[in-house]
Amino acid sequence: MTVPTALRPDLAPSPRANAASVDDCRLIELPRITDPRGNLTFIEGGAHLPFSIERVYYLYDVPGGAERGGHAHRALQQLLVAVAGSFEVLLDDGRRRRRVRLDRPYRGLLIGPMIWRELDEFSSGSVCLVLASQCYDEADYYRDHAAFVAEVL
Ligand code: T46
Repeated sequence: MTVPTALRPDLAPSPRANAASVDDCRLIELPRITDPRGNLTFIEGGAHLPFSIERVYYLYDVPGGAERGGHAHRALQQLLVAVAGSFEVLLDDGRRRRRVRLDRPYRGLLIGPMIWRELDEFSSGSVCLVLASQCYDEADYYRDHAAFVAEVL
């Protein structure tokens, strides 16, 4: 049986989350082991991220002009990395918006709860790797921007 979102305390926005700001979304420099054979970057939950990694997914074969995202999360934290190519992320906390370009495989964008995000300007062959703090849960999403803004303002 599916429990309604309103009855799930784990999905209730925290008082802190209500005050989420686009300025809290930060770029993280990841370790780089350079080598004539090719470079290597690694990510460890807890060490490089403020959460343990529960899920990994990636966006690839994104056609030119396509847009992904267009939602916010109630509780999910994520790190986005352009492991190949580049793309841009629009961040929106309901009051202010900010755009971040990701174009290095050793730099990640940390996005916390209650931040609306839209991804666009994908370069040909780009891959967006995402490390997430929780498994997929559709009830964690705001997919309607007006509903998201009503929640945060
Ligand atoms: C985000 C951006 C960067 C799953 O079944 N499991 C998963 O882990 C995910 C992420 C998605 N799905 C299903 C749900 C939909 O039926 O895959 C379909 C496409 O998902 P969505 O439209 O949410 O994909 P994006 O690229 O717009 O957004 C995703 C994440 O959902 C989101 O959290 O920040 O990538």
